[in-house]
Amino acid sequence: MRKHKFGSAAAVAALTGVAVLGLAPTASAETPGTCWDDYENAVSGYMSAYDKVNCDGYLGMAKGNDLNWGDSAGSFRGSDKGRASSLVNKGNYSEVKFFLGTGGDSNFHICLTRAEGFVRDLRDDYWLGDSTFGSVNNSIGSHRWVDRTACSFLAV
Ligand SMILES: [Ca+2]
Ligand SMILES: [Ca+2]
Repeated sequence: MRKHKFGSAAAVAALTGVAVLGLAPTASAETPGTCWDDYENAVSGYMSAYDKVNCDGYLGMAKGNDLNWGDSAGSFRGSDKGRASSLVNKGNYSEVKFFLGTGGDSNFHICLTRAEGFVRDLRDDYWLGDSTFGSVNNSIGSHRWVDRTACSFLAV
């Protein structure tokens, strides 16, 4: 398992610089050293998903859509389906729309915007933003890159 560096002066300076420019992800700024390093190190233009909270347990990264995280094609395969517990969006143009189950067309979705950057813990994110429909944690089965207008509900 990767070890995260906590509280380095360089990291704090970097965060401050980014924040001044208004480009900092707004999520979880109170817990530096969790997903921050993963976000900073992520390849521009890609989203990535992780099995554990705090962007541990890397599952994969994608520049395009993957409408089935459980098949044997694309960026996410096999046991990746239903496992993601944290996410990064380092895309250049679009938001990432995640769906309950495969197919990339379920009404049950949640989006991670580029402005948000990452979500470190999906356990308190719910499909359609309503706990009635269950936690997004360990239930994502597909994703698409979309415009902000395609997103009714955002990861927090
Ligand atoms: Ca998981
Ligand atoms: Ca796939």
